[in-house]
Amino acid sequence: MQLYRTKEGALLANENKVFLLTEAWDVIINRSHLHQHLSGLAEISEALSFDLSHHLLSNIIAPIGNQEVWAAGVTYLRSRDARMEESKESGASDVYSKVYEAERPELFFKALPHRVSGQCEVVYMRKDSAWNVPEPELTLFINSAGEIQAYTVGNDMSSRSIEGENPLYLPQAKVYERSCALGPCLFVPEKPISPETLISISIKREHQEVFANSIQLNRMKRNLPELATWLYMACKFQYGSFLMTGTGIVPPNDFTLQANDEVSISIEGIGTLTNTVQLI
Ligand code: DO4
Ligand code: MG
Repeated sequence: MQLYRTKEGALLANENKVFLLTEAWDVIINRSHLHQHLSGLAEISEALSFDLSHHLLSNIIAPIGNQEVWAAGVTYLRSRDARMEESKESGASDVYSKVYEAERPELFFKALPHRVSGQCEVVYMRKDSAWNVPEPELTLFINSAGEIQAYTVGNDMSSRSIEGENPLYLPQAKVYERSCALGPCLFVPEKPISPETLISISIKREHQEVFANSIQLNRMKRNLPELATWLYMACKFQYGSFLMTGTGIVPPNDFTLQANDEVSISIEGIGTLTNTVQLI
């Protein structure tokens, strides 16, 4: 089932029926057994009678309330290799091969809710960066008890020129206004997401596709509960948290985003998150 956050409240889509939920977003999502809870609500609630896709067009917002967004890095071989290459001149290539092999994953703070874009909103690239890419990432919603309850699509917008210059610049390469997009909904399955799940990206410039690729989740070196455990090892999250799980797709080195590019990221079971790129 899918949970959409809209201007009017949370909408639950289950087996072609739509339900409006009355509780606050943070209360709805921060539960154990979220799938079971939502199934129970769908059984006792009256379904709405409107076309969900039409309604969402003008009402959907990012599926985040008061949660922090964190991100894991260098969880796929492709990310390790791209980072080793971009940081060759700085002499920091080793940092990335070491973290790929290490027991402790790379985890970094990505965004507060006000810096997160939702479906069809703008994402920014920095004007002091010459080389910018989107990163398509399965994103976990983890409740305050540290249990993975839902999934969404994430775009970890990244400045490769800033990150490549010096690894200590990582926060500037990653954290700025609307450098993070989440959506279109929270996917709340009965069982954990399948390792065969496909993550795809398409980038369009003036309606022409300029880059596309896809990867299966099972190419990730780490597993999802392991990432959640590391994040919660020494941090408490009153409302739960979002954790982006790293990218397995990095465009070739001669590719950089341009203003007005349209980035669409799809994950099976969840949907497609589309955002337009602007300069900040
Ligand atoms: O180490 C830099 C960031 C890595 C990252 O964001 C990723 O692998 O997705
Ligand atoms: Mg990333």
